[in-house]
Amino acid sequence: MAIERTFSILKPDATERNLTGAINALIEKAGLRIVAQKRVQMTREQAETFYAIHKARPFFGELVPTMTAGPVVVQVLEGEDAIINYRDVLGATDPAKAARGTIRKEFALSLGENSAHGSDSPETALAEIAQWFSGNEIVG
Ligand code: IDP
Ligand code: MG
Repeated sequence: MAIERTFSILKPDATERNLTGAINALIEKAGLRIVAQKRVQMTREQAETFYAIHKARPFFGELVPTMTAGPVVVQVLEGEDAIINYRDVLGATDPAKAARGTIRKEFALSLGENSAHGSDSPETALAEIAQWFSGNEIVG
């Protein structure tokens, strides 16, 4: 077991429905510590940079407007095996396939509006954290 950090976004569909606290409760219940958090309005450019890996995918055209539709909460989560742990707490990308008790099963509206994001590897976690936080904003 290693103490890791991962990057999380509570997406616009979640902030719109005032679910920040409810989702944070699931995060903390899973043993993850929120060591940085801020509410921001993503610009189109920031969303395109964040999801650049999906640029060629058919859903990219709806992904960017979905992420800029309203405020998001960006977070750094810390804990043992935080990256895989948070992916488990999120549940499957498609909420229809997500397990009971996961964020996406409990809260997501659809594949596009699936309430939260979590990094998928140590490399992406580092890059995603660096896009949104400077070192002195993260207090573990
Ligand atoms: P992940 O968020 O579980 O890592 P990714 O495959 O990285 O899933 O896709 C990024 C985001 O793009 C998803 O969370 C979802 O909101 C959206 N997305 C993925 N596939 C589709 C699709 O087929 N239609 C619409 N949106 C999609
Ligand atoms: Mg992903």
